[in-house]
Amino acid sequence: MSQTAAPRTSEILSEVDRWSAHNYKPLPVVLERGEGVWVWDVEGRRYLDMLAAYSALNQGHRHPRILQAVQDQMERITLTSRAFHNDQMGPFVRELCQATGFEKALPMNTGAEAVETAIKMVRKWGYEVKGVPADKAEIIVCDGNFHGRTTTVVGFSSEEQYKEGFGPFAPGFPRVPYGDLDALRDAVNENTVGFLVEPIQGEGGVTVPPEGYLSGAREICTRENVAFMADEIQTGLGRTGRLFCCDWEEVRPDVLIVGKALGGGVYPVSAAIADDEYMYVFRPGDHGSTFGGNPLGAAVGRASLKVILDEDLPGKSDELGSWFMDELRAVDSPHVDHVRGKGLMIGVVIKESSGPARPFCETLMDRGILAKETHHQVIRFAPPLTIDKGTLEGAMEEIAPVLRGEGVEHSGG
Ligand code: IF1
Repeated sequence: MSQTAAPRTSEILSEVDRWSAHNYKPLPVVLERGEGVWVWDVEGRRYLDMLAAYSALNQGHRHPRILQAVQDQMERITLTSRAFHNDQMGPFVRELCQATGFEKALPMNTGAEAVETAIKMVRKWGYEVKGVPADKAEIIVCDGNFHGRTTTVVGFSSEEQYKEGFGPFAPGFPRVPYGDLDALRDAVNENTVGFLVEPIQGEGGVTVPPEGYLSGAREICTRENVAFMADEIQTGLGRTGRLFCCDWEEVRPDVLIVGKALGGGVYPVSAAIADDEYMYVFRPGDHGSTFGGNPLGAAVGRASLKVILDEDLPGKSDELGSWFMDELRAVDSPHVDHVRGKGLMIGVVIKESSGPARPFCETLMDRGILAKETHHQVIRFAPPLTIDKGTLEGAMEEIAPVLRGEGVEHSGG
């Protein structure tokens, strides 16, 4: 990796270092333009974006239909608060419910807000419908989970760094091993109101659970009258090769949580989606947010969803993802332990003996590929779903030598 960044880059890195909290360690690249699957840095260098903002850019950078929706709405009205109605939220929640097959949606902004909304909804359902004693509700979560950064949510993380120094934490979130149906069954008791799970764990390392896990968990939740809460903020909206990852096992959750790509890469849009049985617990004044359901976000959400459906991004993700994983598995590398994932949500696991994944990502960057490691050993490949095969073939010409260790300053053997 080039040790000294170019002048414009260095200048900006110094500014950020001085004036921003150091809550991230980004790759030393400063982006100033994006188009489709490509981004350009301030030195004019072009990169293929293989992260897509952690699946918030499934439609690619600055999709014309989404930009047009933003521009059109900007000409009319952008924010009303929920103190009044606006003409975009109704069509947005209707289209979102019709696309997902649920009765109602509660629009929010960030993923964490949608997760918190789902937690509040299921707890209140537990008290009012299931009859759990006040303040005794439990929502089972999994080891390796990532559901956002609020203190409630990090309180049930298994990643110590996400929790350190941020306590005290909310009780009522027992944790079980991911993928283990016996552990889930054993954790259910009379106070259990929900099971919150990612159909594939993203931050946990692109961890795909055993075949049958989602349908098995669905059966347990149905039998025990526990809400199956699917966090599809990262896996949803086409990323894994189906509209939702739960579709792979034909599982219908009780609560569907969406975000990221629902904002089309231009605006934070998220939602908790469920049938009236759960959604009815919210009465006027119970819950909300300044921006949730705003007309600009609703217009963006409508266009983002239409692009995913009209361009069959789930189908593209399925077809290209299978081909891409086969290509990655075919690379003869002493450093790759295995490749895993579904659709275009892919993790390349680097052997411990080869050192962490970060140096591989740094060398990929020098070769014009932007990817991000997760949990030290996994290189995550998750490009916009609008990518074409030719572009991926070109990317493989850069990725293969790096996976073989060429130019990688790794601490391993
Ligand atoms: C960061 C991770 C990914 C998510 C799932 C809820 C949320 C996320 C499954 C919260 C957000 C983002 C957050 C961002 C980096 C990124 C991330 F590394 F943090 F874990 F994607 F894997 N559920 N994930 O993946 O949504 O509030 O951020 O809109 O915090 O560093 P949000």
